[in-house]
Amino acid sequence: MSEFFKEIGKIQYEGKSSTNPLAFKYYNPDEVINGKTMREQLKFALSWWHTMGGDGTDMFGCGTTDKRWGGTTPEEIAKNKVDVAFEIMDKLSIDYYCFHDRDLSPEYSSLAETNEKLDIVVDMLKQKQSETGKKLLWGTAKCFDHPRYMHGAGTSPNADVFAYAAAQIKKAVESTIALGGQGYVFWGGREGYETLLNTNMGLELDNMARLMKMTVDYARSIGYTGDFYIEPKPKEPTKHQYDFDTATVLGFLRKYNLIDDFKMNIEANHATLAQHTFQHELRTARINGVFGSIDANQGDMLLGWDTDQFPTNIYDATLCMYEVLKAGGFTNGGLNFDSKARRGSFEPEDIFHSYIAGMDTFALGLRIATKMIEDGRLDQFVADRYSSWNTGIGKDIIDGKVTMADLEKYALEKGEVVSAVKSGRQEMLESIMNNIMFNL
Ligand code: XLS
Ligand code: NI
Ligand code: NI
Repeated sequence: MSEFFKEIGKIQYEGKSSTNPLAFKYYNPDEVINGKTMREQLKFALSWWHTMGGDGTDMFGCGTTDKRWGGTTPEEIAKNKVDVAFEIMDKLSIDYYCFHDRDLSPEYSSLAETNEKLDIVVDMLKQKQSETGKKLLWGTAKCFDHPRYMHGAGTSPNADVFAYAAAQIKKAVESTIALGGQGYVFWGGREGYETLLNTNMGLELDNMARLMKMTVDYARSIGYTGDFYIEPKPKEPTKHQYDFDTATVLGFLRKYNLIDDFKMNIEANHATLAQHTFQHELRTARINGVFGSIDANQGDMLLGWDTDQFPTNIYDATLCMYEVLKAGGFTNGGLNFDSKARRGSFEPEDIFHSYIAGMDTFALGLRIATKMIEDGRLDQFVADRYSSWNTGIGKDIIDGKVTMADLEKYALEKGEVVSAVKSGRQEMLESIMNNIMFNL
């Protein structure tokens, strides 16, 4: 297929004073920040579903943009998507992509035929990857779209549906491995419930774990060494999603002995749906050793659903990159734009404006987070705030050297301790952050 976006060339870094809407102001892919190039630090990925497939359809109306990419049959559309996706990635200097199996190639009349057609697209992707050096960040299976999955896939009350989902996931894992992906995501599509009146919650959770365990065992048996991720989300499409948030998923992984194989894929909009900040979810993952990958987007605080908007909030992106840097950076994970242009942003060039906005936001976030760490005032404040744990009674508690009785004796001797308590200085710290942010 020939070039699709003929009017748009390769997007260049022009720096912060540029007013060219089709240029990066902050993302300079090969600039070294904190010891690595920006492209290595940020590991941006294109989401196949939103970018190549999402046509603007919503609950109240049909699509507003044509995502057939000049194709007429499903096979042709699937192939054209590959060509155009690689053109977009090249023009935007995006090195990775992510997919659901059915975004690459739709369902046909039987599972066997669906698999055969998927193989054709996977072969094409393999070829494109070797020509361009682009990589697969992660793959996943779309086990929530077809009516067979209306009550869930791994948590369906029906065992035949579970088996079908397992077959689909097996193929999606094989496709991920064939494309050299180092991540495989479980997002609990309809793994949840609408009412407990019809739900055997214990069995559903056991089965969800069974499916994950089988997937891990199978993937490892055919040589997969990458990560598995769970992507928490509290609600939508079901009223209660089992993978509610990172803390809930940690409890699940520990209960079912899956903790060694799984990390988190944290999505910003899912965090806020769970009434957490994006940073909270990242921090919870980091301190529990399960920070893996990120679905970069943002929600609208005035709407109660997963709007998957391209991220433009610098404050959130900065705190996100601060957590990423503190976690030692990405290993197998990256920043996947699980984001879509608004329904009204329907012109093809809006894809470029959307990605430029999101990529520049995270590039700026990386720059500021690096400064925050170099500046050291925030880290120093936290270190000082907890300094009573480094010596004396604090150290003894941490070292397990004291009992409740010892602490009672200590407290009785010490008397009132309120004078040892210091201000949390929240406003001062927020002001320091603003100072760092706007002093670049
Ligand atoms: C939906 C999820 C989904 C996952 C991949 O809300 O974000 O897109 O990222 O299945
Ligand atoms: Ni997502
Ligand atoms: Ni989402």
